[in-house]
Amino acid sequence: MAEPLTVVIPVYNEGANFAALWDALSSQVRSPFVALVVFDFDEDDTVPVVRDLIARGETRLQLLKNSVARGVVGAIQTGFNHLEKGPVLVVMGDLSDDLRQVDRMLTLYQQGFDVVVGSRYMRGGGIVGGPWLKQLLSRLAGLSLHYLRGLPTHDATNAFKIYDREMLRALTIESRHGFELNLEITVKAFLQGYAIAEVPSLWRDRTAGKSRFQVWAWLPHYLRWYLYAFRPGAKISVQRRPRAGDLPAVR
Ligand SMILES: Nc1nc2c(ncn2[C@@H]2O[C@H](COP(=O)(O)OP(=O)(O)O)[C@@H](O)[C@H]2O)c(=O)[nH]1
Ligand SMILES: [Mg+2]
Repeated sequence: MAEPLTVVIPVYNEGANFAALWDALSSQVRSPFVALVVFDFDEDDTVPVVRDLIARGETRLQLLKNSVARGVVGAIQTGFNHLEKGPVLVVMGDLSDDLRQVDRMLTLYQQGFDVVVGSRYMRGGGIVGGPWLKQLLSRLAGLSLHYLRGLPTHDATNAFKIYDREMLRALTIESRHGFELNLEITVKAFLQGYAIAEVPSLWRDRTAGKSRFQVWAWLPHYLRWYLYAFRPGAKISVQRRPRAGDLPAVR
């Protein structure tokens, strides 16, 4: 039987968003899944909201305390460490990801893709709101990696992706700071020949709570993985054969 989907949701005071996020996940994702909500500190205001849902009988929800290192990278890795194999989807806790795409993303995973990207910069995808500089930089990075370097996605930096757990274990993740983790994994997966696909996805900026994204502080770390993709001598091994079925048309 296919491994069920594990959804990893890093949270930092998403108490005002979590109930609506859970409604959206429950109503928009048809495939079976379990969700791991990863928080950093006991006073986080998301924790009581999740406990309440669990107390009301939500068996698909689990709360995990970040056991790697405080911050979003450690939280995501805590989630990764919780499963042995199968597909793992990273979803933001602030309702910014397009959950209507999850079933479609999972179908591509089951067809053998190791990374399935929710893509803001391909036809049909988009961004609503958010800081213009962050958007400009991520768009430039995504499009140049696609058109100049040949990555099979237009959006290497988006966090909203399905990964194969065994691939993650094989890659050795080095990011320690912030969301540059998404770029690192995608670039390494590409250079090592894992199969990558994308589906269009609409990203919306949060309407409640506060972003903790640090453009200037994280930029050098993003740059590291961006340049890693272009470094001289970097070879792309042949894309792996999908695990099952044929290569579907992704657009
Ligand atoms: N556990 C944990 N989650 C975080 C941390 N910083 C951000 N997050 C979560 O990561 C997701 C995206 O964060 P956000 O700050 O909105 O970044 P943005 O969407 O790129 O502006 C949200 O679910 C946040 O709650 C952190 O330090 N620890
Ligand atoms: Mg956000």
